[in-house]
Amino acid sequence: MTTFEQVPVFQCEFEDDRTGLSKETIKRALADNLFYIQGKVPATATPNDYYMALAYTVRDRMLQRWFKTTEVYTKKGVKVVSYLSAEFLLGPHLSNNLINLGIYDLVRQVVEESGLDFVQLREIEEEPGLGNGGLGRLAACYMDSLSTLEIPAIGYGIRYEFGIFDQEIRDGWQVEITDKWLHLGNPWEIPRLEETIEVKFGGRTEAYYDEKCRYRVRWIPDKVVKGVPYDTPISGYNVNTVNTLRLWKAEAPESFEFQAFNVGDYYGAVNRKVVSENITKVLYPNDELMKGKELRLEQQYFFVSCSLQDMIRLHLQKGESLETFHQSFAVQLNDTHPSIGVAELMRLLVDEYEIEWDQAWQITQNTFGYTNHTLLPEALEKWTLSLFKNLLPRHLQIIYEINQRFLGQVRAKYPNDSDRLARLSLIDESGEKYVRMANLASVGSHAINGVAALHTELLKRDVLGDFHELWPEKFSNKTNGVTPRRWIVVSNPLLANLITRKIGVDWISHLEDLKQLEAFIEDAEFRREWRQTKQDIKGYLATYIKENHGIEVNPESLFDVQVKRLHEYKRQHLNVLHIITLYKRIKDNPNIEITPRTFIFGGKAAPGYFMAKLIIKLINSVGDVVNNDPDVRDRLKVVFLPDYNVRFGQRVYPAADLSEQISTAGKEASGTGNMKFAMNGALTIGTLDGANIEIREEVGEENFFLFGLTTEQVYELKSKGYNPWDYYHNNPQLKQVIDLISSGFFSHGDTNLFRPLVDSLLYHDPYMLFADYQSYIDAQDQVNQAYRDQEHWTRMSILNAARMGKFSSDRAILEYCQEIWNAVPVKIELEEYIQGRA
Ligand code: NBX
Repeated sequence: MTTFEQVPVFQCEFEDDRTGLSKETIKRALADNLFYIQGKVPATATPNDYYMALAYTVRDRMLQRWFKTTEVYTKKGVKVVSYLSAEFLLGPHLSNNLINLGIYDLVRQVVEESGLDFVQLREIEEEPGLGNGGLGRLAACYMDSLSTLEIPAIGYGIRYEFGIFDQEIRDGWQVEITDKWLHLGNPWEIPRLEETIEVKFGGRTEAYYDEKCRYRVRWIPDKVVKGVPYDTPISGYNVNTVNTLRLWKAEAPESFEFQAFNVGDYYGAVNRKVVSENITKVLYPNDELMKGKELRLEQQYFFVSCSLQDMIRLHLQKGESLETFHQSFAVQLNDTHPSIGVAELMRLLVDEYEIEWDQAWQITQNTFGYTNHTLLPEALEKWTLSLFKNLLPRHLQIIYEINQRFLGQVRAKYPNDSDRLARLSLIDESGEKYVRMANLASVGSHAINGVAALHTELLKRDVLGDFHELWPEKFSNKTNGVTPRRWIVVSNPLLANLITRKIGVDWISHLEDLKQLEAFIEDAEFRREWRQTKQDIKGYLATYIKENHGIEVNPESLFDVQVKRLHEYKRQHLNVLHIITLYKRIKDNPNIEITPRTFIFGGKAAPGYFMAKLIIKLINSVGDVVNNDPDVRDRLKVVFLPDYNVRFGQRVYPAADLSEQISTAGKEASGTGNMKFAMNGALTIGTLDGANIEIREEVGEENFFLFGLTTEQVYELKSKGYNPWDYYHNNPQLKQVIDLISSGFFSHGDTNLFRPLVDSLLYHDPYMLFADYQSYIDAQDQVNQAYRDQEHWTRMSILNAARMGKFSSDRAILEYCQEIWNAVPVKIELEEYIQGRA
C-alpha cells in the first residue's frame, strides 16, 4: 500500500490545466475534457457532452483540495465526524461547487465566450434525488456546513441506482416514474474499487471455545455481498476543505458466481447476482411510515456494515488499537435507519477483534449519537424477530445480550416496575415480537437529540420519556438549520447581490450578519430595491410556470406557497379549505374586493398513501374549477407543480410571499422549508409547531401570522373527546366548503371521489383541521390586509430575512461539534503555487 509519505501528491505542478482557476486554464480544460474524457469534438458534441466536460472541469479543480484534505486528516490523526444516513438529498452539484470554489461568474463567462448556453448546460444535470424530503436534505445541508466550517467529516450512505421517483400528474392524479439519474453517467463521483468491503447476510451462528478456552460465537452466513464505495467531493464555501461523501453500491462477489457455475447452476448464479445487486437498486419512497420490508433492513445493514468496517480500517491504518476507536470517529445516526450500527459495531469489536464485551460496549456508546426526526408512532422503526433472525442471526443475539444487561440496570434502579421494563426493553413483547430500533439507538448512544426545541421537549416527555428519566444528561436539542450557500446564494443570486451590496459578503459564512440589514429598514430606496427584487423573481417563476405548465399566473398577485411531502399531518387540505372559502366568497359576491393570490403547491406522496394521493387530486380538481371560472377573473389561481425536488425548491423559495407551515401542533418535528422561505423574505403563516416556534421568536410575533391550537390544546381536546362534527355544524362557512366538495362540484358531479377524504374529516379528523379552520381563515384574512400595505409588507419581509441567522446549518453543526461530537476545525492549507492560482 502506498502512503502519502512515499509518493508526493503534487507531482502535477507542471500540469496547471487541472488546478488553475484562471479564465485561460478553464477554457483550455473545457476543450480538453470534451476531447479526452467525452471523446467528442465540437462538431459532434451534444449539450450533454458539454455539460459533462464542464462538470469534469469543475471536479478537477476540487481534486487537489480533496487529496490535500484527506492527506491532512490522515497525517494529523484528527477526529472525524461520520454522518450515517440512509438518505442524502443533494440536489444539483454544479452551481453549488462553482459558488463554493468562488468561480461561478468566471466559469459562466468562459462558457458563454465559448458560444455555449450556460443556463442550458446547468439544467442538464440530473439531480441526485437520494432522499425523500427533510431528513435527506438536512444531511446534505450538514455536509455543506461541515466542509465550510473545516470540520473533518465523512458522509456514509447508499448509492441508490434509482432515487426518489419522478412525479407526473395525469388527470390530476400522481403517477410515479422511475428516476434514472445515472443514465448518462455521473461526473461527480469516483468509484474506489480497491476499497471494496464484504458484508455477510443470513445463515446461522455457532458457539465455540477459542484457544484460550474463551466462549465465542462465529457467524456462518449464507450470503456475502460486496460494497463498492463511490466517493463524491463535498466542497466548503471559501475554504480549501473538501470532505467526502462515500456512497455504497452492492455487487455480487465473483467467487459465488464461479462456485455455482462450476456445478452447472448458471441460472442460479446469475440470479444470486441480481438479488445481491438489488440491495442498492431503489430508494424506498415512504417517509414517516414504517413498512417491515426485508430489503429495507438489508439496505440499512449493508451500508452501515460497509461504513463501520471502513472506519475501522482507517482507524487501524493510523496504527491505533480499537480501544481508541471513539477518539477517531464520532458517528451520528440520522434517525434510526442506521441504528443497526450499534449491534454491528459490537459484533465487529467482540467477534472479529476479540475485545471484551464491557470494553466494546463502552467504545460503542462513546462512538454513537442519535438524532430523532419524528414523533409519529407509525414512523418508529421496528422489525419482527423472525425477519431479524433470518437476516442477522448474530445481531439478534447481540441485541438480546445488550437488552439483558440494560434491563438488569433498569431493574436495579426501579425494582418491581415491570411496566417500565416492558416500555424500555429493546424488544416489544406486547403482541407479535419486534426489535425496537429507537430503543436500540438510545441505549447504544451517549447523546440523543431532537431537531427543534418543542420536538426535543415532546421527545423527552413522550416517545423517549422513560429513557429521559433514566439518563436526562444524554438528551439535548439541536434545532435544524439549512445552508445559506444553496438556499440563498445559489438559488437567489439577485437577493444575495442586494444583501452583499449593503453589508458585504461575510454573511454567507456568518448568517447572523444579516442582522445588519435592519439598519436599512427606514431606507425607502432599499425597501424599493428589496420589493423589486422579489417582484423580478416572481416574474421569472411566472414565466417558468407558463413555459413549462402552460398556466398563466399574475406576478403581481400574492404568491402563497406550500411545497413539501404530501401528508395528512402537514395539512395541504387545510390550505384547500381556505381556497374554497375564498372561491365561495367570490361566487356569493363576484365584485368583492379580494387580494389576488396564486396558490402554488408541490410535493410527492408515498406511492401507497391513498389519502395523500387523493389530496393531490383534490388540489388539482379545485384548481380546474377555480382557474376556469370567469367570475374569478384571475384573482385566484391554483397550481400544483409536478415533481417537486431540490432544483424546483431553488426556484420557488425565492419567489414566495407567503410560506405555509400549517401542520397540526406537535406533529412536525422541525421543518426546514420554513427556514428556506423566511431567509428569502417570505412571511410565514403557521402553527406553533416544530421550528416555527423558534422562527417566530426570532423574527418577532408581529412579523409572523400565527393560528391554531397549541400542542397542549391539541392533547387536551383529544383527551376530552374531539368531535369534528360539532365544528362542521357550528360553522356555516366551514359547512358550505365541505358540502361543496361532497356535492361533486369539484369532481364533475361524482359524489364518491372525495368521500374518503370528507368522511375522514367529518368522523375522525385525526389532524384537527376543523378545530383550526376558523383560526386559519382569520389569519389568512390578516395576510390579505397586510399585503395591501406594500411598504409595511416589505419591512416585515426584510425583518424576516435579517433575523434568520440562527437557522444556518453552520450554527447547528457548531452545536453538534461542541456538545456531541467533540470535533474541531482543521485548516487545509494549499501549497503556495496552487494558492497563488486561486
Ligand atoms: O426530518 C423530517 C421531519 O418530518 C421534519 O420535521 C424535519 O425537519 C426533517 C429534518 O429533521 N423527516 C423526514 O424527512 N423523514 C423522512 O424523510 C423519512 C424517510 C424514510 C423513512 C422515514 C422518514 N423511513
